[in-house]
Amino acid sequence: MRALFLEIELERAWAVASIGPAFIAAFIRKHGHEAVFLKVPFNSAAEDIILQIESLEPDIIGVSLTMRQWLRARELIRDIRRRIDIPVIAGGLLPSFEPEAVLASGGFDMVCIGEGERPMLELLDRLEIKGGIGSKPIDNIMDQGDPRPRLGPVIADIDKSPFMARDLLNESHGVFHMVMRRGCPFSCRHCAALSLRNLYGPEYLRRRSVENVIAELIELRSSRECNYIIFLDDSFIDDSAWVKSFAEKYAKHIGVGFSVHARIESMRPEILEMLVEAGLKHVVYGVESGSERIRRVVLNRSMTDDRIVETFDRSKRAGTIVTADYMLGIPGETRDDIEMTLDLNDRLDPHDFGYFVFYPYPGTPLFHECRKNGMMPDDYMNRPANHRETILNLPHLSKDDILLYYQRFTEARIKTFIKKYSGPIDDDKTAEIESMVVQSADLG
Ligand code: B12
Repeated sequence: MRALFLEIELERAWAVASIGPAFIAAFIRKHGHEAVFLKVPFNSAAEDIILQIESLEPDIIGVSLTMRQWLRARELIRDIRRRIDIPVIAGGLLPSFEPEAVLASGGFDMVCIGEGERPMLELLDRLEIKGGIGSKPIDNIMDQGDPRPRLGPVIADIDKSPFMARDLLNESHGVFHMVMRRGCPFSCRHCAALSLRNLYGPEYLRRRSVENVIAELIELRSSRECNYIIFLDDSFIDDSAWVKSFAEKYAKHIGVGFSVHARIESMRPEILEMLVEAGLKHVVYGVESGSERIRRVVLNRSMTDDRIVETFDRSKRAGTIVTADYMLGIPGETRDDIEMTLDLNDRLDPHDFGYFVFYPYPGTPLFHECRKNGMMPDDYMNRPANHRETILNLPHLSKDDILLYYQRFTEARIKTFIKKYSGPIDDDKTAEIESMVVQSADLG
């Protein structure tokens, strides 16, 4: 059977496509099926996409969906289904936590809840052998009108899974992306990683062995030009024995520069030193808010301001580029809290920063809280999740407040960029910087 995975791009295309399908494609290929990939660029006409799909002759179409991709995907799949009669299955975070709404939207025949490798294989096997799905349910897969399905076990030993199918990742310039674990051990109340752990229980949390990760990288380096590695995991540096072994082997066998996402609390001095030694060039810290109250009470993040400042200083002194990520429009936040975030950013003086208007993702504790206390509109599945304007009715912040503060972050970022130029800056240069900052506001 041939599965076609569609990558729904938005006005901002990230350096890598959805990761889930790349794992699923490798898995089903190993078991004898075919996987093909089609990128759906922003603004592409449905008509063109339909022609391309027809020429690829798939037996099934798979789409990975986050909240942000949802509205565009919904329209496109409806258009496709008006013309082509091929089953469509959606998977990923949104279908896992809003399966009924995805199925009710028209166009999607099935959704996959949670991990997709085994359910997708079972589905393709049945389509091939029996010519249809049959009446016996498939674990994790929910059909139109079905109740939520039973979840099969997760893949216990992820070292046994094949490496990601990189032809589905849309990578370029010798920059490669890696995922080294499934799940995240921390419990931030806004993060979908917590929802996945809650869906399955603690067994969802798995880590690849250092040997397995290095083997994938060695294979990559031996077959292509490899200039830089981006480790995508939410955070992988919490286990110092693992990091020590990884850093030693990475330096010995791979050696190219790399970047990581890290938690402030986990970046202890000795960990930073080991990573820098191995080639760390860039670290992204999720600071989220400059208000300790918001971080602790609303987001369940316990780091102190001092700890954040110290970690930023140390990382910069170690020679890495440091990026901070912030959110604004968090439930319970006041204008003073957002001012504190802007002040903290001044103190941290990162090389760059990302700023996102808070969106409560289905499945997260904060989503349930926003629904319960009436902050979330009932028609949220029909509204965009663009991280530039708020979807919430917040008690202390109006929608205009959020727009103004978003603008303040944009101005602060323009200043950061201007500072990078050593010579005098004329009006033309300033205008160029402004447009660059506005266009790249979503750092992803
Ligand atoms: C790597 C990553 C990225 C990468 C790749 C994104 C991707 N969708 O794969 C990049 C850098 C592009 C990225 C960008 C962004 N990201 Co991001 N990212 C992650 C991160 C840290 C890890 C994902 C990962 O490694 N997955 C590993 C694979 C194996 O798991 P998986 O993706 O869940 O896939 C499995 C199943 O879901 C299922 N499945 C997935 N797709 C499909 C499709 C089919 C057909 C089937 C059958 C099954 C299936 O099977 C897969 C294999 O088991 C997650 C946090 C997390 N822990 O999930 C956030 C996360 C996915 N990102 C998030 C966000 C918000 C963003 C950005 C909006 C950030 C920004 N403001 O710019 C953008 C938006 C991207 C987009 N396209 O919409 C949110 C999404 C929340 C939501 N519910 O919508 C998450 C959950 C983090 C969070 N804050 O909670 N991100």
